[in-house]
Amino acid sequence: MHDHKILTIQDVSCYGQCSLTVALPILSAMGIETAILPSAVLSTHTGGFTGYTFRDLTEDIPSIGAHWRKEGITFDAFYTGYVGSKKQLSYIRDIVNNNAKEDSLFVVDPVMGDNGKLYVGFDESFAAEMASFLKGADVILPNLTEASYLLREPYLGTEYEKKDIERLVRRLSELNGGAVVLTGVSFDPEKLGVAAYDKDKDTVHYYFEKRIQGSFHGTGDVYASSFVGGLLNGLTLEEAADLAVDFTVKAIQATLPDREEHWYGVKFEQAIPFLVERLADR
Ligand code: PXL
Repeated sequence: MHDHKILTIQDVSCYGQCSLTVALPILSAMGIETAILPSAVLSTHTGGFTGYTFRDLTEDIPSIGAHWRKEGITFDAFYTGYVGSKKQLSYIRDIVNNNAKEDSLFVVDPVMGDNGKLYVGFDESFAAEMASFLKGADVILPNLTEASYLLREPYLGTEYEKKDIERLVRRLSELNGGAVVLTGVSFDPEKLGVAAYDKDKDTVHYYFEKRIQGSFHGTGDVYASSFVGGLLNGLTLEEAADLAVDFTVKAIQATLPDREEHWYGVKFEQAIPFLVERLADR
């Protein structure tokens, strides 16, 4: 295994299996030393619970970064997910600039929405700020909803063709200047997967699995965390994109017998042995 140190920046949803409570165990299981910077602390995520608490940690971020600089703490990789405010984006940018090594990896999951709609608390001005924040990221991982808000173009919905997706990933890659993994892509109602665009090679790689009907909260975070972990374990963009699809599907499958009760997240913990075995097999 490669010996890497990552900083992941996203919220702590204390209950609900998303963001940091997903990223930290997955990255750790993949052998990566994982430092965290919570962007906010919520009692639960915002996807279906009501009355949750929300402690914004924006003003803690600069002093955490300053302390790390003083200590000479640097990271091989940065992975950002749910960010609670526009101001945080500029503070996070400072940390990425100041605490990177020469060739640190920078991955952004521009978490903002799903199924054509923004999550509670986000608006178009946040999306515009996020579009600028992406500049310089090695890989970005939007879903189709986030892609439409980032590019200020209509949501593709479910009826689209390969040429639409290939135009979208090329336009998205102009925002970061690097690779794009577009999630939630489907050309056949029975199948769901991703399109991975390598800007250097100008190639689009697709990977699909059998679609499991319904929508499952937190799967974007399960996907992004295992994708980043794959890259840090030396997988190519395409291999990491495929592994993360397989792991996400396993996590969903583990949830199915109990999906009514367990509506708020997926049982990714039960799929961790699969992930570790897949890495060991390489
Ligand atoms: O999984 C994305 C996510 C992360 N964090 C919080 C959320 C959501 C999606 O709803 O509410 C707080």
